[in-house]
Order: sequence, then C-alpha cells, then structure tokens
Amino acid sequence: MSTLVILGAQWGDEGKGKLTDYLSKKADLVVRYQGGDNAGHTVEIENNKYKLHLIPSGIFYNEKSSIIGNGVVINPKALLKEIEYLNNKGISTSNLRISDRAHIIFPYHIKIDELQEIRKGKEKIGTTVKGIGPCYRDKIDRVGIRMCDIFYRDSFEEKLRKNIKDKNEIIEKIYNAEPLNEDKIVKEYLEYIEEIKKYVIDITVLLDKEIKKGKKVLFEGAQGTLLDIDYGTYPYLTSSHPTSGGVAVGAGVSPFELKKALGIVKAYTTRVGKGPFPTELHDKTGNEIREKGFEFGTTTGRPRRCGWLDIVMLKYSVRINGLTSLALTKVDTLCGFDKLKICTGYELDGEIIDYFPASLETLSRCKPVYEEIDGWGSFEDIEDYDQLPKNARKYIERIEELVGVNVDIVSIGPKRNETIMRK
Ligand code: 2SA
Ligand code: MG
Repeated sequence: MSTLVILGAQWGDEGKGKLTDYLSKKADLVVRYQGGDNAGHTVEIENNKYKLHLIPSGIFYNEKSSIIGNGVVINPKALLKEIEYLNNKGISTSNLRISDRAHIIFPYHIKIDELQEIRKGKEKIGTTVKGIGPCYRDKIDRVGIRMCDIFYRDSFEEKLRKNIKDKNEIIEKIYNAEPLNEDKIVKEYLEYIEEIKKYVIDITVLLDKEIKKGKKVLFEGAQGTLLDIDYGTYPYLTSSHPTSGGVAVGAGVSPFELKKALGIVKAYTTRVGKGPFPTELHDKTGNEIREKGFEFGTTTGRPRRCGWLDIVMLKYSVRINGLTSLALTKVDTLCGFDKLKICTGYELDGEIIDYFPASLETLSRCKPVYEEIDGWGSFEDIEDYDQLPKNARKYIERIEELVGVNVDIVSIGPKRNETIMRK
C-alpha cells in the first residue's frame, strides 16, 4: 500500500470504521476527505467501544497522523467535543491535522437543515440534521467560511455576522422561525476557533511530502457510494462525494497518486433515511437482520432499513469507484438463517436489467430478481477462511463471481481479531 482508499460500497454503515482502524496499522497517515459529523464510526478495541464522527479512525495509533481534508465540513463544537472525549479516554489527539481549506459548520446551517426537513414534510430526506447540506451549499454558493479564515479574527467575525444576518432573514421570512442570537454565536465561535487553530495547516503540502517519501496513506470514506451527490439515489443522499472520485478533490492529492480502492460491503443491505431500496425487507426476516446486526444509527440512533444483498448496486459501486478489492462485513449477522437471498438483477417492464438506474421513478419500478443460497449455522473459533462453514464460503465466493472482484477481507464480528484476511 502506498495509497489506499477505503469507502462504503452501499448506503453507509458498512463497517468502515472497524476496517479503517484495522488497516491503519499499516498506514502512516489516515485522511478523511468528505462528509462531516454526520458520519458515525464505531471502533472496538480491547472490549472498549469508541464512537467517532469527525476524527479519522487512525487516531488510536500514536505515531500516525490523522488528517481532516478540505472536502470535510467541520462543526467546531462537535470537533472539540470529540477531542475531549478521546483525551478523556487517554487517547492523544496531538497528531490531528485539519485542512485550512475545510469549510466550517455554524448553528445557522443546522437550523436551516432542521427547518428544511420540517417544511418538506413527508418528502423529507431524513438527514442527520447536522447542517451538512446547508454548509456544502454555502461552499458552492461561495459564501462559506473556511478554516483559514480563523487566523484573521476581525474579518472572521465580520463574515460570521454577515452570514448570521443573511440566514436569519431566511429563517424568519421563509420558515417563520425564531432568528438566531447573533452575539451569542459570535462569542461562542470566537472562543472555539482559538482552540482549533493549532490543528489547522495546509494539508496538501504535508500529504505531497509524505507521499513522495513513500509513506502509506489511507483515505477513509464516510457514508457510502449510494449516498454520493452525483452517483447516489438523488435527492435521498448526502451532499458530498463519498466515492473514490471525491478523494483527490477532498484531500488535496493528485488523482494519479491513488492506486487502490477497497470497497466495504455489508453482507446484506441497509439504509437510513428515505429513498428507494429495491431489496428492502418489510417482514420478519428484515426485523431479524436488524436485531441480530444491531442496525441502529451511530449518529442518530435511528433504526436502519434492512434487506438482502443487492449485486446490481454492488456492480455499479465497483464500476464507479474502480474498486480493486472488497471487504465483506457482518457475515456473522447472517448466521442461523435457513435460506439467504442475493439480488442478481432487476426486472423492469418484463425485462431483466443489471444496471442501476438514475431515475428514482425507474428504480421504484424495479423488482429484484433473487438467487437463493443455503444458510449456515454459527461461527465458532474461526481463525482462517477455511474454517468458515461451507455455505458461508459459498455465499462469499458467489458474490466474487457475480461482481468480478475478490473479497480479500471477511469480517465476522466487531472486534479487531474477528477479521479474516485472505491475502
Ligand atoms: P445528511 O445529514 O445531509 O448527510 O443526510 C442526508 C442523507 O444521508 C444519510 N446519511 C447517512 N446514512 C447512513 N449512515 C450515515 N452516517 C453514519 C451513522 C455512519 C457512516 O451511523 O449515523 O456510515 O459513516 C449517514 N450520514 C448521512 C442520511 O440518512 C440521509 O438519508
Ligand atoms: Mg455508521
């Protein structure tokens, strides 16, 4: 590995945190390139569970740099809370670096996220209400405030006051809601920026230098491919680029430095929030998967919608991201089912298609075509791939055959040692 991208191949929550942490051992730098504190990565180390939202999973190793790229939107309050949480658990954050080009989330972003969702009513996206979309909107609209702005206190204050005034007008006039308290926000944020300054640098210089030295860099995606603003199920998605295309822009490295992309794939499918989901199960099996797999959001605690593995979607993800290998996670959740299903195609107007349609209208007319596979019992004392029950191996190998990419890693539990490396 010189550079490796790790990303979610489905709708997020594939278990990226655990695998990034696992693979961080071999990396020198771990970099987040998109999203914000809408991500929730759970890492389990020696019976301790850690929840991260903003800080890269590499933070658990002292000697590594953890970098938050310019493609990430940063809520300073959430960042400082996470730093404190880690420090209180004895984990140092001295190797954390934040891009000076990253945009900052302010309370008005969160407020507008919330008001927008309420106004949409039944049509709401089901966002995490962390202000992600409104912050990216300001970035594209060229009115955002960036990390580099915090070094100029007076102009930072000026920009912030102007933005609060503008947003308050929207909050009052469009949403008929209470305006935000300008002075209170300014005072609070002028304090936060003092605490954050020490982490902020030009990460493009650092990354370039380290990559040239031959250092190993891991790019850690949040959310998932089907939540990508361009490639996901628009408009039911997030406002960033979790796909491998987002790495170069979101971290400030040349795309030609990117060598490999590992797609994290859950052995079945889940999604939170609204939007079409062809293989969703509304029955007992769906509930069983949710209970056995603890399918509740790390960030919001929301129950996740559950369904069978969707190969049509996975092939799309492999193509868009150029995935060079896969890690199949939560295979243990599928223990004990009599029969399992894999969706190998969609039936659309009497024809079988194997591409993922852009139009949600089309997608909602697609009926999954399933292949059935015999289930397996339980996993006990498994250290090698060969020790997995025969049918579990069959399931994995059938996935490889269908998507044409190797499953190099199989995860059979949340702990670091419950990971099978096949290479
Ligand atoms: P937002 O808040 O604007 O990004 O929400 C827009 C949509 O994106 C979905 N979304 C997510 N879906 C799954 N997991 C998410 N975060 C994680 C968690 C973790 C992860 O466990 O909470 O996988 O990194 C996440 N973040 C955003 C959201 O449900 C909306 O459908
Ligand atoms: Mg998660």
